[in-house]
Amino acid sequence: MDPVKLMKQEVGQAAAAKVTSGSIVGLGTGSTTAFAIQFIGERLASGQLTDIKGIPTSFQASVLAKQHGIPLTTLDEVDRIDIAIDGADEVDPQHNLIKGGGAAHTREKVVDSLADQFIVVVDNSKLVDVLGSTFPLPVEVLPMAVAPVTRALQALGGQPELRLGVRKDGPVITDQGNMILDVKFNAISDPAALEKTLNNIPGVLENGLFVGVADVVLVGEVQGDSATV
Ligand code: ABF
Repeated sequence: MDPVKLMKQEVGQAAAAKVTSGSIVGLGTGSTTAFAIQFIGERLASGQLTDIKGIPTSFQASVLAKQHGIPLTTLDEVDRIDIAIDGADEVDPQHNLIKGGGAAHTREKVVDSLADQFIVVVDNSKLVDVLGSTFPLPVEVLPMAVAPVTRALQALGGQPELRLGVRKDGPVITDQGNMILDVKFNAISDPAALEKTLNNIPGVLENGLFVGVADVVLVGEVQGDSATV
């Protein structure tokens, strides 16, 4: 197996092992979390885990959860999330994150922030000294406000680009029906301040800065043809 895929599998399995019976589990988006969802399903099927319910952070996560036999619930039906497992695009030394490469950061931030324990699953390529070094910051925007928000982001020193779909025949549309601006900032020295500034721009729904939200970061490393966590 491809060593990167093996590493993601190891990290996903390590996160899934932290889920206990009777838990409400936030289910994130992305290829690493997909392994965690798979392993949670396997633990359920084997009887190792019982009586858990998942809260998906995206349509993709809900499809995967159903595929692996994880019963789903909603925030209207429960008053807590015991553990959330989700990926990230960048992780800084303070465990602040850039998320949103999967265009799901708005719902992810709701679920991940509510969780008693938010576990981030990444491979070591996601570790950075300063956020913004390698990955543009995703910002979810109301379609009717893309132009003024673009100008506001430029005024902040960002270089925003509208995220286009795989076929490049139109913009990516989020589960909420909005669009994504990917904003290149050279280096985000104060992520807490920038997160607040961005969310105060009229027309911005949510940005991909997750500051002080992560409780545990599980990092997979490839060592030869094996992987460790
Ligand atoms: C999602 O996971 C996104 O926020 C983030 O972009 C993505 C990372 O996915 P992968 O594990 O495939 O790198 O939560």
